[in-house]
Amino acid sequence: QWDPNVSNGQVIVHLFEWPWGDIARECEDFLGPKGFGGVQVSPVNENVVVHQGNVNRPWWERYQPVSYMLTTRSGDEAAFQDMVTRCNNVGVRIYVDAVINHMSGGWPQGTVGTGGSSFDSGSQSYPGVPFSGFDFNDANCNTASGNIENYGDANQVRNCKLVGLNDLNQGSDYVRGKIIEFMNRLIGFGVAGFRVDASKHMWPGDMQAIFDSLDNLRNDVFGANARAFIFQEVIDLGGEAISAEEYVGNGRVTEFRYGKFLGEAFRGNNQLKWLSDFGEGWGMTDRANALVFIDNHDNQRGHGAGGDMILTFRVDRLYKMGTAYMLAWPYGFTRIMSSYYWDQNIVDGQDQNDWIGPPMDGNENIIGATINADGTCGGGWICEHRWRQITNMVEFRNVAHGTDMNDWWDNGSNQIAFCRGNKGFIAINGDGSDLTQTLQTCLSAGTYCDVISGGLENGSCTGKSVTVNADGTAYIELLTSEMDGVLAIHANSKQ
Ligand code: QV4
Ligand code: CA
Repeated sequence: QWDPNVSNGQVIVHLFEWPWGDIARECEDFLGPKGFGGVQVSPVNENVVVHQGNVNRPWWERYQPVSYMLTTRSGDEAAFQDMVTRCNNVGVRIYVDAVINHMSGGWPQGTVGTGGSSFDSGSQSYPGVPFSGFDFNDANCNTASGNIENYGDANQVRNCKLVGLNDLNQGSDYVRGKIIEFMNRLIGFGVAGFRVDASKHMWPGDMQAIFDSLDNLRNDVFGANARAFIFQEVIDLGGEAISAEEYVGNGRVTEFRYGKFLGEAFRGNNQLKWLSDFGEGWGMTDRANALVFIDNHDNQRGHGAGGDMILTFRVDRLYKMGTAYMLAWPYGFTRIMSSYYWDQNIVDGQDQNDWIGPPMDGNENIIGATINADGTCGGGWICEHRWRQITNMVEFRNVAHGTDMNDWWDNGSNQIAFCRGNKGFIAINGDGSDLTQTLQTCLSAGTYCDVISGGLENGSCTGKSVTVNADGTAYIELLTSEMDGVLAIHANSKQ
C-alpha cells in the first residue's frame, strides 16, 4: 500500500478534470514515451450536477458523490476501462481519487447526478448505491450544526459533516461493503491504487478494515500479490487534533508541509541554503510514507492548505524552480499538478472565481486540451507536465532513482547545487546575482546537455552545454538574465 506499482517511471501527474479518452491518448503519445509512472485522475463516480446562481458546473461538484456508477463529465464506464487498459499497455498507471468519506451536500429535490440518478440529500437517500439514513454519521456527531466546527476535536472532524456533506459511517459493515465493492470494481479494471479523499475525516481503523478487504491488483498487469497503492489526503500542518502519523499504517500520506515549505523558500521567505537537509529533519513524515507535490487542485486556488505561499503556474519561473528542486531531491513519491486556466477575481484576498470548472461547450461537456505544434497545450489548459523544464526533470528523477544526495554546495544564501550519486547534478540560482562557479558534478568526464535551457534532441543539444572535467568538476554558469533559474545535467544527457 506504500508501493506505487510503477514500471515506467517515478513521477505521477494529476490530470485534473481531464476526459478519459484524452488521458488514454496522453498516455500513449506523451506520458509513456516521457517516462511518467502514472496519472491521478479526477473522481470517477457519479456526482451532483451543480447549477447554483452563477456557479455553473464547478470543479468541486465531483467531490459530491451520488452513486458509484462510473459516469461523470470525464466519461462513462466503457471509456474509463478503455483508458486504464491503454495506459497500462504503455506502462502508465492509473490512480483513482476515491471520495468515500461522504456523499453530496444539501441540494433541492429533483437535483440529479451526472449518471441520471436521483437522490434526496435531506433524507439522505441515494438509491443508486443504495444508501439511506442509517448509513450516515449524524447520530455520532455532537455539534449543533451537524457540521465540523472545531478541528481541535477529533471526534467531530471524523463524525460530523465536512462543509455540509452527508457523512458516511465507515464503521458500518454495510457501508464498508459498498465502498469495497466500488474499489474492487476499479481494481478489476486494472487501476494501480487510490488517492483517498478527506482521509482525515475517517477513522484510520475503519479505513484499514476497508483496505484489508481489497482484492490484489490484477495479476496479468502487476504480477502476483500486488496491493493497491494508497495515498491518503490528510492535511496536517501541525496544531490540530489529528496528525498524518495516525495514517501511515495504512499507506502513504500527502505531506502538505512540503509544498508550503518550498513555497516559502522560493518566494524568498526562507533561504534556499537551508534546503540541504530538507525532509524528516524539518518535522515532515518519513520519506517512505510521503506523497509530495508543489501544489494541488485545492491549494492552487486557495482551498485546502498552504495559503498564498503555494507556488502555482501563475508564478511560472519560481514554479519551475520549485518543481525542479522537488524532482531532483530524494524525498517522497512525487506528483506533478496539471491544470486548466481560469481568470481570478480576488476580493478581500478571496478568489471569487475559485469554483470555475474546466473548459466546456454549450452542452456542458468538457472540452479537453488541444496540443500545439511545440508540444504545449491550448484550449485553456496549462499542462504543466508538458513544460519542457518539468518534463525533462521527470527524466532526471528516473535516472537518479536509487541514489542519494551528495556534494551539496551553496553560496551562503540562495544559490545551491547538489549531486545524485554519479547520475545527476543540479544547480539553482534564487539570488539576484549571477552564479558563476566551478562545482563538483559527480558525473564522469564529458560534455553534457543542460535539460532546462534545452535538451538532447536527436543527438544534438538545444540548450547550454556543460563540460565535466576528469575530476568531476565543471564550470557552471546560471545568469539572472536567463529564462530559468535552474541548470540540470544527468547521465542520459551526455552528448
Ligand atoms: C456550503 C457551506 C457550508 C454549508 C453547506 C450546506 O460552505 O458551510 O454547511 O454549504 O450544504 C462545496 C462548496 C461549499 C459547500 C459544499 C456543500 O465549496 O461552500 O458548503 O460544497 O455543498 C471540494 C471543495 C469544497 C467543496 C467540496 C464539495 O474544496 O469547497 O465544497 O469539494 O463539493 C479540508 C479537508 C480536506 C479537503 C479540504 C478542501 O480536511 O479533506 O478541506 N480536501 C478534499 C478535496 C477537496 C474536496 C474535499 C476534500 C471534499 O481535495 O477538493 O472539497 O470531498 O482541509
Ligand atoms: Ca467522516
